[in-house]
Amino acid sequence: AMRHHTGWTRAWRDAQPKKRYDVIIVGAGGHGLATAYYLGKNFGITNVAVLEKGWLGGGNTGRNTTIIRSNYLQDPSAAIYEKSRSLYETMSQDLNYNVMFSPRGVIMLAQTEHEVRGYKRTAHANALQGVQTEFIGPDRVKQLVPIINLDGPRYPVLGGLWQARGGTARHDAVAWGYARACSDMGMDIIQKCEVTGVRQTGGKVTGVSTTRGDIDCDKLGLVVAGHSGQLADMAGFRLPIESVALQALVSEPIKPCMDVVVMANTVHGYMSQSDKGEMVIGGGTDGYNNYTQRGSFHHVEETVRALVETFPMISRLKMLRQWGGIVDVTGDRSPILSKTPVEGIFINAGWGTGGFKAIPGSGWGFAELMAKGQSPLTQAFGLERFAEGRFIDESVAAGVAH
Ligand code: FAD
Ligand code: PYC
Repeated sequence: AMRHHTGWTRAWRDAQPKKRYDVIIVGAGGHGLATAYYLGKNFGITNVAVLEKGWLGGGNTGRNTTIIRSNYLQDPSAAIYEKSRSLYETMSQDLNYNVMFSPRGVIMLAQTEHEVRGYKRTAHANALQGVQTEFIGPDRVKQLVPIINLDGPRYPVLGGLWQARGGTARHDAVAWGYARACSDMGMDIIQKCEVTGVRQTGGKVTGVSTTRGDIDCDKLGLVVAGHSGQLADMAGFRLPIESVALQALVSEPIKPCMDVVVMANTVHGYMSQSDKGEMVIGGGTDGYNNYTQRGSFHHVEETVRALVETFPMISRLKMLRQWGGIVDVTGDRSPILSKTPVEGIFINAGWGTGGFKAIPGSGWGFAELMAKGQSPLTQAFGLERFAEGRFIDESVAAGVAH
């Protein structure tokens, strides 16, 4: 009975804003919290506030389908995504919080000759980068996913890019685990505190205005995913980012039927089975910019159609819930981890549809960038790459959702 559920200690303090902090992070999603955590853990910077307009983890971090993989093409991407994946391996121990990392394996299906070539190329690049992936044939795909229909009415399954140590983790727990660790280090996590303005003098940041008053800081990290354009506007610069809705849905729970994650990028759907038995499903982003957290109806239809043709048995399932998040998409499908035109302001954005997997690696690199002014992990992801035409094209790896 619920009467036993008393006397729980708060995982993190409900802090009141102080007048000043060394560092303010805007956004208590996974990336903001991981940044704060590594500022404290790796650099001893703990006079830090994380400001959140809603509730902690209520943005994309609590809305995503939790796929973790590092099968990207370009060297800087492989470095940060593989660092991230490897940090997931020990995250539960590091935070002493069970984030339920489940390296069950991820397959990206190849359903056209073009995809076969693309994924073979990625597997070769990954071999050179020290990322363990392999291209597998249709028989192995069927062995790993007995419920799959290899023949597909539109596109046959010709093989797939397999990452055996990819998988999933419990999204809320990632946010909660970091939040508890940050609070334990003395940092203030302040919910229901919306940043409404960025204050600066002589081209240098001095603080923020919020719905709970002005707060001063030496350094400011903007880590707000789909709201990055709004925060950049407050700070007086523009970003090459579009905000669009990406949605997901879950079915009623059923007995275990698929113990790997499958992404079918040509037909535009992906699926995994949660520990509760629900099939966790998603597809592509909306085709127009918007700030809704629902997503358009025709995408549900397109996604379900894609998955029914890939896994015919799911045609009998009822769908229970549907929701959306606002994702921040860049032209080259790579993130921005960068200094900005305003001294003391740093931006971590542009993870688009694929940043859950990147939370610990991004936090590690961005904390280093904020603390030291540079980081080998973030160096290639500066804002200047768009002016210089030095793109980090990850459109194949972004896959289904972009
Ligand atoms: P968020 O978690 O969105 O946090 C940003 C926070 O900033 C929010 O809590 C917001 O309230 C706050 N904020 C905004 N404006 C202000 C303000 N003015 N003042 C204060 N706070 C503010 N990635 C994967 O790797 N694998 C997946 O399978 C995957 N699936 C996805 C499925 C869906 C449906 C969606 C929507 C996304 C998916 N993603 C996936 C992408 C992933 O969720 C995001 O890239 C990642 O969660 C971004 O984390 P974040 O911390 O940057 O942003
Ligand atoms: O980045 O792996 C991913 C992903 C899958 C669905 C949405 N994002």
